[in-house]
Amino acid sequence: MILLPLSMLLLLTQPWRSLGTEMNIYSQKILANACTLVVCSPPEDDLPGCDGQDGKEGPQGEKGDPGPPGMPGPAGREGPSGRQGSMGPPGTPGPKGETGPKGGLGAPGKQGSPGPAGLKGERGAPGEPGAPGRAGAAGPAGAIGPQGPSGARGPPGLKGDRGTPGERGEKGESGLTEVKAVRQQVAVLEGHLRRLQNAFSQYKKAVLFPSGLAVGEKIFKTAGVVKSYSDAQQVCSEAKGQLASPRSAAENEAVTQLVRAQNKHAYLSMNDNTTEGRFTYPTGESLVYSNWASGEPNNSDEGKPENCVEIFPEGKWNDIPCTRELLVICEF
Ligand code: MFB
Ligand code: CA
Repeated sequence: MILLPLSMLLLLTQPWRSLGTEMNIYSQKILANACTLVVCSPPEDDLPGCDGQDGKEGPQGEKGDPGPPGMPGPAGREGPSGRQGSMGPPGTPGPKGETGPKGGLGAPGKQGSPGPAGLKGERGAPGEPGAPGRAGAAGPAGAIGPQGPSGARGPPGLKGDRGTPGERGEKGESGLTEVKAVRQQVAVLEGHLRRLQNAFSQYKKAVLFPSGLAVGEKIFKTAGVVKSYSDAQQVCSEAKGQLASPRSAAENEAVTQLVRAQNKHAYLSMNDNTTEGRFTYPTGESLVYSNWASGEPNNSDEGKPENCVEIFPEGKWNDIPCTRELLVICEF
């Protein structure tokens, strides 16, 4: 409390009074730390005083009460999107939509129950003749055929040595019955064989007509195409045959008939590729029959070698180059 009067005295004796400025003491606040805030009124008729020294900065004051809320600041940057919210409640059903386009064809329905039996149909057309039935059981033995002409009697054989006497056999049944039965069976089988041969001959004629002919066991048939020698051989071998190889006048005549019918020269199978001038069958066997035209084979066609054989429409043969394309006639 001493401080207060002292400070008052200090103030009153200050040079300010000489400054002519009236200084009133408006407020005085004595701070516990002995610093004094003094506000003076202007002195009356005195000179103005000089500024005092600034006091040392006082300690920070106690935190004041929170002020009134400030003005809202500027909008902040958009923050990161929040995590997806939980599913909301189902919306209210919307208005009924427009009628949609006509739907596609539905799946076929399940099979209906069988309908009532239909009316009896018209009598059908007669069917195709059935396949030939299997051979019937052997028919009754035919009558014994007429005795065939007896063959010429052969010369009597030399007399054999006398055999050793055998044991006495049991008394046999009469062998005549067995011989008769065997003869009857042979007659039946001969009848079957004749019928089969006739049938096969008819069949061959049908199959071979018009491009085939049979001579003895051999069948000649033309493929109706023209090829080089090697290609013609391939056509026949693929058909399990070979090029025509007439081994007799009769066979040559049959081949000639096919050549005339097709009006084309044809290849024969023979050639002299191995040894010039020695014509052989494809097996290498020498010819057993030939029908060369006059002056042939001459191995000459304007300087080209002639190692293969053609047959003319009159049946004569000529050697020609194997590259020429001629009618293919195969034999089986
Ligand atoms: C020849 C014959 C030859 C040719 C040639 C055109 O006969 O040998 O193979 O066919 O004619 C003259
Ligand atoms: Ca020739």
